[in-house]
Amino acid sequence: MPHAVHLRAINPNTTESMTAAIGRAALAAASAGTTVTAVNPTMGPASIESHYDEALAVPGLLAEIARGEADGVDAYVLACFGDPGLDAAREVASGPVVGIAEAAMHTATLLGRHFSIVTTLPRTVGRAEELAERYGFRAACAGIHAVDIPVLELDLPGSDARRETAEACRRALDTDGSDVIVLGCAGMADFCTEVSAALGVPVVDGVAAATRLAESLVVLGLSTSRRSEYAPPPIKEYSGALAGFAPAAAPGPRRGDARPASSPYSVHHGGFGREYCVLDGGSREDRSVDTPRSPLDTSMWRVTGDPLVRGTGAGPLAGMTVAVKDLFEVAGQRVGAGVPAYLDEQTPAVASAPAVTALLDAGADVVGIAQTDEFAYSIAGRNAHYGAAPNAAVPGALPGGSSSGPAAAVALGEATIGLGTDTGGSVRVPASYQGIWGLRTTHGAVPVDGVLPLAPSYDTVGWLARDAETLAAVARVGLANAPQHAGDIRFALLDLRSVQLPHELERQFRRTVDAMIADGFEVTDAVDPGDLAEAAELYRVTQAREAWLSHGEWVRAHPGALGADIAARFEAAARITPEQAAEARDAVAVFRARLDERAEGRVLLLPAAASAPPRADAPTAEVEAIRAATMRLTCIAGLSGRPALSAPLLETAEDPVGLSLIGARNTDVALIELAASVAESLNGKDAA
Ligand code: 2AL
Repeated sequence: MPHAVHLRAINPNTTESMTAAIGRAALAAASAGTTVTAVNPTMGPASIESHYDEALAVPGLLAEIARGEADGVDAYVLACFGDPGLDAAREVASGPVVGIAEAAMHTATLLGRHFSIVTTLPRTVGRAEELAERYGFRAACAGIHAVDIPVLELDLPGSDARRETAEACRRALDTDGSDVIVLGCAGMADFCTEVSAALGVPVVDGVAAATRLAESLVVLGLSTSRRSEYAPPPIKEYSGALAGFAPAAAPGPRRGDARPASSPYSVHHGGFGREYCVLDGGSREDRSVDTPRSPLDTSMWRVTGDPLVRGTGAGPLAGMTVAVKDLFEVAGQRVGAGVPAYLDEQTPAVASAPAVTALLDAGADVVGIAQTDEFAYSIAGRNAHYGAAPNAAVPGALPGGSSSGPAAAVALGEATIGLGTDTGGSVRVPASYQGIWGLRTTHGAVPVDGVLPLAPSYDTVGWLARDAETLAAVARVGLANAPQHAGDIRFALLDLRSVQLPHELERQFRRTVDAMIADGFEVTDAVDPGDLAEAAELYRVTQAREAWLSHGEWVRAHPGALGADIAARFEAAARITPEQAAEARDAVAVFRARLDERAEGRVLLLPAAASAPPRADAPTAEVEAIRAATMRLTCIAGLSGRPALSAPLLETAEDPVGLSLIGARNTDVALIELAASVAESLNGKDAA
């Protein structure tokens, strides 16, 4: 069976919102069954409206072609009306490359005798004229006009750009005596229907035209000739900042041939440091090593950029950087979920998940996609394919997972904020192991759209930061659309008789609580949550059933793709029957109601993990035993849907353990503020 066509629309400028609009236009034009991915480079100009912009957009664009080759893309749409870098792209892409200006002009000549082009700024008219001449449409192109709106103002909220463009098109038809309109900017792609309706003549959007043309070429089995001009560029040395772009290997095979084992133009910018890393090129084996590797720690990061996605730069998180766990959709990037075989099958996301967008809109930049345990189904932070991220607090120890990469990036100062998920402890445990702050949010408070699920009844978005103030700022942004109530200020110890904690940890926990009481915090009688071994078992069964429903089919179809520990967990999950899960769910409801009643009006205190982090080389059985003990503590928030925090306030002999606070649902921000006041009080005493 022929494989589905994979088209990639490349917006050669770096503006994500424009890329998303281009992606939508291309998708609307493509046949059903064709995969469309839209990407933009992370380096280069924000818009292209001068020759200078155009020249400097080309390296980023060519890096995207290289990435597309590694991703097995069949054809490319070059979505800027200057058709920048089109010839160079043809030399290095194995499939056809179609520019939107050439596609639009060709299409227009099939629809009428003369067409008029309406572009953005007057200074872009010359380039369009040059292209019309080059493509042989000098006679057909009756005129080129500028609406005089900069590219990035075309889609500003409340902008009059659509109306002004329609008016400019009407004037063009009259002045030129033409019968077809060509829209002269990729940013006008979604004006097409409206302008066409207003004018009553065919209006050609190049993105749609190029999409359909590129798709047709693939279906016809046609691609760029390699006979002479478009043969691959000769191998030679490039120097300086462009060293990573040196043509380095034989061309990739034509479409229809087997996919190359390593992409000929998989560009690794070792010379740029982390400025622009094209590491999103597939599994490790797929990555070309023709040029020096970047000093990227792949146990912590899968992809980084400088930044990978730029935020608005304005807002409460301006100047902050985010490490995004590899479960969240990030526009232009694939979700890898810590599983290389899974990553290989993914296509880049057209848009970012709302939890990512919220941080970008508040001014933060995404600096990279950080590692996770496989499908987030662990709290250890040890990945069979990528290794264990470093633990900045305890060298040689496991970082904790599954949000291991974001936590390590934060602890090491490579990101301000870690964006993670916490299903059974995956934010709190790495925070506890690495001596940083981590919040699991109220279940359902932060949208999980665009986040790969593990167990939806328990999946939550969470954040990691080095201090309470940053965490609170992030939480205010991430929870802006969720109800937030004033929290309780009285504490209660959790009755931990059913949990065997190490004596040293128990003593330290007790000492910390005593210090809080001495500082005037009110700590009431212990709250008995019931037997926590039983609660953890209810959690295990219900989570496993949902994990199997989320990923069982994929796991079955890919034997050997997972590390032994996670594979064993999925095997156990496969054996849980729907009846067992239903029975456990009923018992979860009882647990939740009982805890709500007993904890009423109080914030629960407990250690965030049952021990300090295990050694990175600890035997699997030891790591599993530690996981089981910690799950007895972390499952409480999962089962009750409550927000839970890990604050770096306990310490065993030398290693960190988090102090966990579990609050009432929808009091997340208040919980951080309360913990901050505890930290201030306790740390003040330490200092004294
Ligand atoms: C464009 C375009 O399509 N994208 C961009 O950044 N500049 N073209 C134009 N005529 O302004």
